[in-house]
Amino acid sequence: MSAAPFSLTEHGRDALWRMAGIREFERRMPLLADEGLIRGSTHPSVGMEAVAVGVSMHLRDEDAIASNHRGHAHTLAKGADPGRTMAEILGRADGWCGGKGGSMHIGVKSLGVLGTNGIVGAGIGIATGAALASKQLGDGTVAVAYFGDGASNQGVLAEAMNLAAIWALPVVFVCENNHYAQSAAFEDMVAQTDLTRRGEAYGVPSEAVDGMDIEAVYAAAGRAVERARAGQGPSFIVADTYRYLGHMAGDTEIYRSAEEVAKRRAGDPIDTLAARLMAEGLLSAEEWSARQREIEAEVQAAEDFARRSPFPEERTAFTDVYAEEGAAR
Ligand SMILES: Cc1ncc(C[n+]2csc(CCOP(=O)(O)OP(=O)(O)O)c2C)c(N)n1
Repeated sequence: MSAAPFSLTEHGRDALWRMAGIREFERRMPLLADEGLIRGSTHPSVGMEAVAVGVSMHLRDEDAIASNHRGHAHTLAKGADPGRTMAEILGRADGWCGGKGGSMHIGVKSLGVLGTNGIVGAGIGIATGAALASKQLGDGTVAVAYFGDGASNQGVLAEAMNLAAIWALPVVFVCENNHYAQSAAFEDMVAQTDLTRRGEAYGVPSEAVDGMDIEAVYAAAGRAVERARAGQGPSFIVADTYRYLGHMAGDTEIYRSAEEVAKRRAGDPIDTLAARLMAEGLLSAEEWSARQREIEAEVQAAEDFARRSPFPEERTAFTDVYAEEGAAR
């Protein structure tokens, strides 16, 4: 499979704006949590933007994604409006689920977002089920499962990969290896650190990529999505990435050093792409800082919208909670 490579001219600026938008959105999460505006925990993916964006650039609205607890970036990259997404995180009526889902249960049916998910590994089975539905319906859609290195040790991955392989399901398994499962270092949790070997053991074409490099993620995701659309079954992408902030708001981060974080920040996906565009004369420093200010204003508008949105009314407590008898699926 040789899907079209990332073109700086064609895709560079769009990818940069998208990553910067997610960064700005996620940067605000700990601040909103500190203000007491977020009930329960929230897990920002600052630093990991290239994975969600590089994958989503190949997806259509009708394609499905199943995400995890760190799922705002996946949701936004799939095209979800930031205001409604922020409203959901703040538990407000204008959120995608009327404010009843929150950070870890954001579902956007019209965009195939089958939910962020607080159960580590659960999205893997959900995406594989969506891929089975796609195959049975013959609708040509693709499903993506996003999960972390910690989730890769859940049994569901083995089951899902095997079924996806024998049934040639159009699913792309995307492991965001950010090197920690909460406080547990990846290297302490597995003896075989090359996760692609797991995919290969199930007959799933598997590729390791630098998840801080949008060009590499885009290329690998292009091959995987093309394979799925062509009826050639699942793929596994292992993206090496890093979260700059704590596991969740309030994390004291005693399990890693400030030097380690600084070292990984030096390979920042946004700075790297901006520098590449500037080196090619496709972006000026002035334009980039103006665009960053615009993005900040756009995300501020999303935050203002969410803050203004009311809490759901008590009488709607059971609305959308149970399927209505006879309702169309
Ligand atoms: C089944 C299950 N076990 C444990 C937890 C508690 N938990 C929440 S996030 C997390 C770490 C997940 O790590 P990883 O999959 O690598 O994702 P990351 O947080 O690094 O993005 C754990 C253990 C959970 N939510 N669900």
